[in-house]
Amino acid sequence: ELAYPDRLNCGYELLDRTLERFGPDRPAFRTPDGGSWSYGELLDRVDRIAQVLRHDLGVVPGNRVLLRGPTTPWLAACWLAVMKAGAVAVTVLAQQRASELATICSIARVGHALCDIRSVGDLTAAEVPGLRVTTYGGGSDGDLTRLAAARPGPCPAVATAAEDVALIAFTSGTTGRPKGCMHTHRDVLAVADTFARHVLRPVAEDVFAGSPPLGFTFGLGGLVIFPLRAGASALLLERAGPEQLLPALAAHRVSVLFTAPTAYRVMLDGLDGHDLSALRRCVSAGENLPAATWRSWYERTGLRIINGIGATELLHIFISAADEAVRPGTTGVPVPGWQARVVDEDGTQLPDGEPGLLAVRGPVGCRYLADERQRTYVRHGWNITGDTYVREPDGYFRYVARADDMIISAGHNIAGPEVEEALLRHPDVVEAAVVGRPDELRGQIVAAYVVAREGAVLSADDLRTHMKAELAPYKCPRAVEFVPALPRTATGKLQRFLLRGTAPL
Ligand code: 3SK
Repeated sequence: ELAYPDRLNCGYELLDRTLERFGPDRPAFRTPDGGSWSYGELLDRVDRIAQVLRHDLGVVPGNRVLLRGPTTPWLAACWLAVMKAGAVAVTVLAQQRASELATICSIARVGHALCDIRSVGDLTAAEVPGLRVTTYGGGSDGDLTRLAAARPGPCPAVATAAEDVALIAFTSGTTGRPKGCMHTHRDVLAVADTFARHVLRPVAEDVFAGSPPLGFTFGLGGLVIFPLRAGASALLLERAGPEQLLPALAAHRVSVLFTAPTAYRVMLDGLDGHDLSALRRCVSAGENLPAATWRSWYERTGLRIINGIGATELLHIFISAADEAVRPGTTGVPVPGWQARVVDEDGTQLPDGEPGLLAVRGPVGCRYLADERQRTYVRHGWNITGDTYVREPDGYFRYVARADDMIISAGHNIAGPEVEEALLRHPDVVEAAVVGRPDELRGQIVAAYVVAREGAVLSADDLRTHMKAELAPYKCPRAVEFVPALPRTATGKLQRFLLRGTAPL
């Protein structure tokens, strides 16, 4: 049971309180060029930004402040300053374009934005009525960095209530219209005090790094909330593709890695020559982690990937497992503090072994901002994530598919991800996506989109032979198309609906 006082400011708890425990000199954020901000320096900058928000920009508690930019210590400091000022951070991705930003600002009634000068173009183009944009990193007089230089701290944190909204995180899922998920100061600490505390178990000496951006709660947790709660540090990478990650892990002796299954797969090809001896924790989320990827990573590095399922609606990871408790091919068990079960459409719990809807509840719940889809997500007091899962008799939860990714072909129920995993077991397949394509005879057929390893000579026939040895014939793709890349959202999730919409092969 998590107990927090009624008055709680997560910015204060993550920064001032951690500094009290560990002192000001330890590094909080590092940059790939060897730069570092100590906890003392971070607090000084955060307090200056909080003063600017209050005194120069007129931000009052409860105001919504959009944050936008590449993953840098300045962006993280802005987030912490918004927390300490009692305002509400509206986090977006650097890749989001003008029309998406305009929609988000309108839904969240955003009045202010703190934006990296390099990302300001789309925000200006969004033409949000009344929006006051303050840039950082540009050096001009109105620039946040200059304003902050003239506002020395300290700046006491606003005494927010634990249940005050701290963050509105937007998700478009894999299909469309953005939904704003509201999270409180208490929620922010609760994810650190459940998943991070019980599964990740970080120590102050840890160096975190990873690919998810801070505009995605996977990254905000993994690169800001969790390291700060533990007194550890985070290497913040503006470019964090697998090609940048591997050398950065070695050069900065990263010990805790957050990234997605695809990145683990791609990194497997480039491991040679990189010293990963400092790495002790590898977290994978954002998509299902195929057992084959888990095994290959373990064989090559000796490290057991911590698989997890999280959601923007629930802020971070709620089912997972680490160390000896990992069972490859499953996501894990409910994180301490969380409950999970598998239910049918009416909310009735299904027997173990039977696929159904994943239902979870715990210290964080879904609260959409002014969105009628709240009624679909929260049913009978449980959050229905939209994933199809099976609970095994030993209590482990196994991913089957997104609920809308089941393919029904000639009366058979086929889970796209199972077919994708089988395709990925072919050594020349780097990525695979499987969708149902309308078919007069069978209702749907299984269609596969495959990214082949660079330089590989791979034909559809080769793949058919491979698949026949892997799966029951009715699950084998009837159509195979080779593509250079798969369509993904800005947070790296596969957009299967775009593949469903393509012309017949
Ligand atoms: O959306 C996700 O997949 C996710 C995973 C882990 C943590 C947070 C999120 C939003």
